Order: sequence, then structure tokens, then C-alpha cells
Amino acid sequence: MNTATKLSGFALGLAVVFGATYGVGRVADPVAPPVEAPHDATGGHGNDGEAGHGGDNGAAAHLPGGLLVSDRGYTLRPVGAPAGQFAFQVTGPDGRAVTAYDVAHDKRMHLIVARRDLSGFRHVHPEMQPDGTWQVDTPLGGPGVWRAFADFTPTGGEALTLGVDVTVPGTLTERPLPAPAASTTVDGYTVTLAGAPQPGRTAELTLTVSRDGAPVTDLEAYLGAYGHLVALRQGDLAYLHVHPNGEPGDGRTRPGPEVSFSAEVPSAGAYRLYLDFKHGGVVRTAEFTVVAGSPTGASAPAATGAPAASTPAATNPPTADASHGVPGHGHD
Ligand SMILES: [Cu+2]
Repeated sequence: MNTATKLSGFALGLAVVFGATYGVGRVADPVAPPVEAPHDATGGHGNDGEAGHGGDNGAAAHLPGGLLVSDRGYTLRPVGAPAGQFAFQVTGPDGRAVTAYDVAHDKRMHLIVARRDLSGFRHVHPEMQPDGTWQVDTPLGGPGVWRAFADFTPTGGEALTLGVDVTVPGTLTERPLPAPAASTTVDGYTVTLAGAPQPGRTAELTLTVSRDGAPVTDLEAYLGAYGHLVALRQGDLAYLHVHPNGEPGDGRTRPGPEVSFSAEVPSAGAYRLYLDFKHGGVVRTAEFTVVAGSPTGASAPAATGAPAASTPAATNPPTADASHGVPGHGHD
């Protein structure tokens, strides 16, 4: 079991986080930082089971990634961008845009987006301008409220994943979370998932890639691995990023058809898993719904009517978005 990819501790606390929605394709710079107010539940005797362990005063440090727009002095701020582009900065403890980043998994910045109904997942790599503005062809695929996750390591700091809501105006067609399934197809590839994530302990998830019924045994390294797995929790889009057990060139890890991960999710509930893998020079994403905390990992989630997405406003008022933090810890 590779504990390096273990994701979650179990410090508990109830945090209330206020994000903000921003317009896209309009000049939104400078963006006022949203109010961020993580705080612990009182004591350890709340009626809410998620808050029942009370305990840790450093709630933010023990939340899953992606729930906070500002953490440890760093704040994610979307900024105005030309049409068709998405741009943001990360400001540091001194209030200025950060320009020094460490390379992690081949890149200084990983930008992951998903609409709040968990559709439209994209993982892209923006380019940084000298002033610290990151810009990329917009990965936001249509109307709705999107969560944008910036996964980075500021030089001299710790790895962080900050998240911010971004509204794309228009008529939203909310998509229900697909039912759990052990296999999925993307672009002619079939990916099968074995194993089920377990809240509070490490579970092995093995993804097997085949094409036209034949195992794919020549996966290509993508960002230093044969697969990247992101999990987003239904309801608040808590973010987990897991890297596989073993890596290309280590003398024991084969390039498929199996890619295995050791993952721990912070709570029971439904998650959407996104596996990025590369073959034939193209990166594809295979998606799965899993339910942690059920014996088989395959019981049906509350798929319909889930408040995962809200109707986007036509303009960009800083609407409050309250998320309730639950047990867990960020990613590696
Ligand atoms: Cu990336």
C-alpha cells in the first residue's frame, strides 16, 4: 500500500466557507476577495454527525482540497480575460500576485474545472504571464456554475488546491449524476473500475483500460504517470487528486492495462471519479460515479434533485455559496 498517495486524515470540524461567483468574459478585475470564514464547530458534541468529533482548531488545514478560495495566505482570483479565455491570479500573503511556483507533475499550475452538477470536467495547464496572470482557452463548457480548482505549489510554500465558483450565464440544463457503474467508455476505450473508496481508510482502486476488447498495454506517461485520478464529492465538490501506485520507468510499473491507486475519501457519499490517461498521443478522461461507504460502492446516490448546481445569474453578483466542510484532509 502506497501511503504517499493516501489522501485523508480525520481531523474534524464544521467550517462554513463563502465563495463567490464571477462573471466570465467580462472585465472583473480587480475582484474583491470573497469573505472566507472557516471556523470550528463548538466543542465536540454537536448534533451534526459530521461535526461530532470537534477537535482541531486548524480546520482549514484539515479540509479536503478545493473547498477554500483562500488558504494559508493564498487567494485564487479570477481576472478579466479576452473572449474565449479564462484567466486568474493567485495572490500571496503579501497581497501581490504570486509569480514563483514549483513544478509538480510536470507543470507549475494545474487547473481543473467541473460544473457544479459534476459534468464538464476538464484538466488544463494555463500559461503564466510575467505579472502572475494565468491564462488558458476557457475550459468552461457551457452555462452554469462551475468550480475552478487551481492545484499548485508556491515556491517556498506548501501544495495547495484553491477553488472558486465561476458563473457562465445562460440557460442551465442540470444533469443528474450518472448512476454508479463499474465501467465506462470514452472515445472507443472501455475503462473498468475495480474496488470501492472507503471513508476514512485507504482502498485500492484499479482501473483497467481496453480498446476493441483488447487490453491497452502501451499507455503513455502523462504528467509523469500512467493515470491521474481526480475525485469530486457530490454536494460540495471537495477535491481529491490521487496519483497511481508506481510510475513510468521505475522498473515495475507496466504501461497498462491496469492503473492502480490508493485512495482515501473523507466521508461517505457519492463521488465522481475522473481518470485522465494518455494513449495514441491523446489524453482522455474516463468518468465514474462511486458511492463511498456502501458495501459494494454501487448503491444509488441521491442522483436527482441534488442541490449540486444552482441556476446561474445572468450577471455576476457576488452570491454567497455556503459549503459545509466535513472531515478530511487535502491531497498529497
Ligand atoms: Cu495538470
